[in-house]
Amino acid sequence: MSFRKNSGIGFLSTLSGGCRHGRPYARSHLGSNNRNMSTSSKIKVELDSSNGIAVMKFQNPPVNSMGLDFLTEFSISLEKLELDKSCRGVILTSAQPRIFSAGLDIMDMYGTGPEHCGAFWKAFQDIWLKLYSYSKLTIAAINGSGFAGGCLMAMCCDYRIMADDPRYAIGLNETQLGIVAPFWLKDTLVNIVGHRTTELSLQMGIMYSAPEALKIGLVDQLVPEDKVLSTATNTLAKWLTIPGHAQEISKSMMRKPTVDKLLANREADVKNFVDFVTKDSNQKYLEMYLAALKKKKA
Ligand code: CO8
Repeated sequence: MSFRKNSGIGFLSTLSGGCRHGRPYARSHLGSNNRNMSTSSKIKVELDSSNGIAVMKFQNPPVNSMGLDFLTEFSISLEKLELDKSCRGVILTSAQPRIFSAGLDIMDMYGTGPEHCGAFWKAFQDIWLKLYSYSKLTIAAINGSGFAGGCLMAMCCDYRIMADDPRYAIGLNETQLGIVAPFWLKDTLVNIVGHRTTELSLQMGIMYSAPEALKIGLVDQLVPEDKVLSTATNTLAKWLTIPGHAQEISKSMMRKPTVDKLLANREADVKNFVDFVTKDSNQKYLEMYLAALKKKKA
């Protein structure tokens, strides 16, 4: 895999230590305290019982694209951790070099028909609903580029720490594929970077380099790549000293209106997606984008 600044296909140009709830917590010890909770081969989950921090590593080579299988497994893993009282916070990161996630698997949207597209979209909605309103603290340890749906996973977290490599890029590039981000994805970005930046970002499908992403507030912190996971762990451990009920209620107060909007419109949103993506003209855009991906390799 090779990555350039603003990596990805530019469609337009190419084709034309403390305590929480008063309880002491121990610092992270990798090794004997780590419990392997993996439910699948696509996502590796390790829970450190000494601090209650779970690390979920995307391991879906080559680029951690998120197909229906991936989304389903992701959802099950999140649910298990949410029910597990020994888990107090979750870090999302990637096991693949230089990529956090290439976003939704385009092959799940191209030539698969309305039924599959509908199931795929419901699974995507489900992940967003779960992660955006997750009751436990979450941090994205972004150790590579994050495209569209991949960027969304990071945006759902409570904090984003990215590798300070300017070759890595992150953003919502949907329009570059000829598709349109749904309102709840737009709302998630507005809640982070504000209306004007979202407007530009979505219309142009901008992928921001790591320094640019920090500048607009899409990520919260840049650190050297080999420090991304340890910084995320230390930050989470510090946050676990904040009284949990107050933190949770505050999170819900901020995010519930956005979540409720999708809950009230789930079926219509599925129909909207299926109608849109299965249209011949939009299938053509996806075909051209896939062809451009192949062509850049030749
Ligand atoms: N889905 C499916 N396959 C993908 C994806 C993807 N998102 N990204 C890459 N691949 C495939 C490539 O086609 C290639 O396949 P093959 O080996 O069979 O030729 C393989 O993965 C490796 O990719 P590259 O050879 O391109 O690897 P590089 O290291 O050169 O580049 C990149 C990696 C930069 C990630 C590059 O592959 C790329 O730009 N990918 C596209 C990323 C992208 O645009 N993602 C957006 C996905 S759409 C989305 O998430 C939409 C959310 C909301 C939808 C709203 C709809 C209405």
